[in-house]
This record gives sequence, C-alpha cells and structure tokens, in this order.
Amino acid sequence: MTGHPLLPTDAPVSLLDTAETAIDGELAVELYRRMVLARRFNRQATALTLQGRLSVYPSSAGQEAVAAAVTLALAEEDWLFPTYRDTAAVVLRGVDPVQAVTLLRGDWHHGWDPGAHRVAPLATPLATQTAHAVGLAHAAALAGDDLAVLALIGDGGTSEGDFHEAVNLAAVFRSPVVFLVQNNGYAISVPLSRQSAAPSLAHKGIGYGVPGVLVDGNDALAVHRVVDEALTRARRGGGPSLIEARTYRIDPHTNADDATRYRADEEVAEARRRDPLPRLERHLRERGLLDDATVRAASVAAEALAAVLRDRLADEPRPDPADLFTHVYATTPPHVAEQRRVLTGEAGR
Ligand SMILES: Cc1ncc(C[n+]2csc(CCOP(=O)(O)OP(=O)(O)O)c2C)c(N)n1
Ligand SMILES: [Mg+2]
Repeated sequence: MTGHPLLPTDAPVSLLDTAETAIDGELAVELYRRMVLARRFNRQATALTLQGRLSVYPSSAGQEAVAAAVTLALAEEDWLFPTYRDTAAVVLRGVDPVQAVTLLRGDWHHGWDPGAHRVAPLATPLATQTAHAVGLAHAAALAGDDLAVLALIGDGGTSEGDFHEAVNLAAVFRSPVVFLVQNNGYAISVPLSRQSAAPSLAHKGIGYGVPGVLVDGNDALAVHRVVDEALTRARRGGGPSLIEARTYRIDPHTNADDATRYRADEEVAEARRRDPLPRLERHLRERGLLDDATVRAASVAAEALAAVLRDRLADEPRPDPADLFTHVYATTPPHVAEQRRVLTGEAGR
C-alpha cells in the first residue's frame, strides 16, 4: 500500500529496539520521566474513583508514551486539544492536577483557564475537539501567529462526522493542525475490526489530501519524532497531518466498565509485555542512558504528584449534585424541576 507520498509506511515507525544508535539521551530521559509521572497519575486517579473522590476516570495506562511525547514536542505557543482520556497529558502540559480533574469529579465546569496553558477542555462528545482545533488553527493562520495545534482523538472517534469535517477543512485551508489518533484497540467494547475496514487509520489521510503517518504508539521516541516533524511542518505552513499511534488501553474504558466481558485476559497480558514504560526503561538502561539515581528521582517526583492529587482532593468540597441544574435554563421547565426534586430527594436520603 506504500508508494504515494501521502500514504503511511506498512510498518509503524519505530526507533526503540532497532539498530538506530543516534538517540538523544537527554530527550529520552525526559520522555521516561514524563511517562513515570503519567503512569503514577493514572494509578492515583483510578484509586480516587474507588474512594468516590472522582466520579469517573478514563485511564490512559499503556498510552503514556503518547502523552509524554506530545507534551514534549509541543512548543509553549502551541495548543493541545485533548479528549476525556488525556488528563495525564493535560497535567504534563502544566495544568494544575486538581484543576485537571474538575470535570471528572462531577463538577459543572471544566476547571482551568484554557488560554493560560493553551490546553482546551477535555472533550467528551467524540471528535468535537478536532473541529475546534481546526477553528483555532485556521484563526491563528489568518492572524499570522506562528503556532501549531495538536488534536488528540481515539480510534472510535475517527468514525464520527466531526472528524471527517475537521480533517477535510484543515486540508483545504492548509491549517497548522496535527491530528493524532491514539489507536488503543477499542471504543469501549467495540474492537477496531468493527470500527474501520481501512488498512490503517493513517490511510484515511490520503482521502483528504493529508499525509498519514503510522507510528508505534508504545515507542515514546518514535512518537516524539513524528509529532515533532508534523508540528514543525505545520508551523512552517506545510499544512495538516494525520498520525496514527498504535497502542493499547491496558485498563478498562473507565472505572465503570468491566473489560473482561469483551476481551480475553491473555490479550491484556500480551499488551502488558509491550508496555511502553518498562520498554523505554530497558532500552535506556541497556545503552547506559539511565541510572538508578535518575529512576529513583523520577519515582520520587511521581509520588509527590500523586500525593498532591490525593491530599488536595481530600480537602476539596464535594460538588453539589443539584448544581447539575443550575446553569442550564434561564427559566427551569417543569420536567427539569421535577428531575431536580427527585435528585435532591434521593441525595437527602
Ligand atoms: C458523539 C458521542 N457519541 C458517543 C459517545 C459515547 N462514548 C464515549 S467514549 C466512546 C468510545 C470512544 O472510543 P475511542 O474514540 O476509541 O476513544 P478511547 O475511549 O478508546 O480513548 C463512546 C462511544 C460520546 N461520548 N460522544
Ligand atoms: Mg479507542
């Protein structure tokens, strides 16, 4: 299927476990450090759902290579458009961890100032963030701002009309935007084979006139390289790109999901053997780029992040369920008033 410049390579771009020796050690260690933070954040946030401190948490465990690579590749003036699964990336981008989980606590607002960090709100309606990303990128291009926009999306999200409209519009206007599909194998219980018949999700790019890049999403160095190239191209007026990062969602869809109902334990065990974090650690240690002291320091920083989330959430007042109704209607219709009455009655029991 290769041959046309817009088509991806058959095999995902990969740098780890290949013969390549020219590795930027400093960059690789920073990727490792970020992945350790993201992994610990995922574990802590999942634990907080068990205590009722978070209402829901869509974990990105297994996908930390993407969060680390993307946040390192983005320049300060660039923008990140995340999905509900990308809280760890939002935190790595510099958003306060408690603010980052506001929505996931069941609060009615999303928690941080998007302009301050150039991070859009976590998008739950699938693929809507891709259209918003193109809007911002197009506006920036018209204003002559030197920036690029990166929109994250899931494999399932690529079936949405919004994704089609966003990539098409970006291609026509050559907007400085990079679409990065985290193909983690599932859209809740729906496997990729029931989602798309395309040879790869990166192949979708050619239909819009956008280059498609297929990358090993469990290889932080490779993801960093392709994202960095795509962002640089976008900033220079080279137009949008579509990147598919092949990875795996190790945890259930959220804490409310029982993934054993639709996938075999052996499949998850196999995915764990390709876990991006120990893989990078092994690779760096074998090359003498990572020592015990650096590993310990990364772990200490991750524990500190977990403690901040744990301690500060324990002090946060719990959102009032009745707030659900507060900012929806200027004049509350009778059926909504009835729902509020039922809910507050239940809450009072
Ligand atoms: C427009 C829309 N339709 C349906 C849903 C319900 N929904 C939430 S997550 C999800 C699966 C999305 O899968 P994918 O895009 O692969 O992302 P992942 O959860 O795997 O990160 C669905 C169908 C939604 N949030 N928005
Ligand atoms: Mg998915």
